[in-house]
Amino acid sequence: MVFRKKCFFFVSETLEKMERTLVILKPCTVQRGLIGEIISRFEKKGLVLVGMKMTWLSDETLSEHYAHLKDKPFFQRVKNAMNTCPVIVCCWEGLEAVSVVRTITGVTNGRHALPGTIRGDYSMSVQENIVHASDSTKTAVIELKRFFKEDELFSYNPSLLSNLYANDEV
Ligand code: FUP
Repeated sequence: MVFRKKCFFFVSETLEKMERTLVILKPCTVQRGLIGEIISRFEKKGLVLVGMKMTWLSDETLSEHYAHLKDKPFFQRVKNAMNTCPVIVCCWEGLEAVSVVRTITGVTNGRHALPGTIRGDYSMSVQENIVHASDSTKTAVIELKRFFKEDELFSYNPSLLSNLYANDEV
């Protein structure tokens, strides 16, 4: 009984230190049959998947999501490209997950992204650049609320936690 209680506290304290971030696998990724490969990159890094669904994004949602680009000439083009087919939205969890995911993703323009990054390995384009990833912890909170209901995100203790982190990290 005491052991179970200790485990419970360990789990909740650990989860409190974890960050969550949003990744969208864009229509180009779905159409090119790269869903499994891209999900696998995040899994292999040690990030934990805590939410995932397929959804067809509306122009309204995309206007909100890309509001920071509303004065750019490519605003409508980017929104149109994002609703040509369904996308996969994912929530990844880990220590410093937001910056880790951005690093794995690479810079916006796939032609300039470094080899080894997702965009560097799979994209030749600024727009058709495989994934969207939240750019800050503040944005991640807003974006996760935009794409997931509370009960679509799960909290669980990954069984390999001690193989992913030192015990003074988590
Ligand atoms: P990122 O955070 O790397 O996804 O990039 P932004 O939020 O700046 O841009 C969002 C999307 O707009 C990019 F994924 C692709 C598109 N875009 C263009 O098409 N042209 C540009 O010059 C910049 C961005």
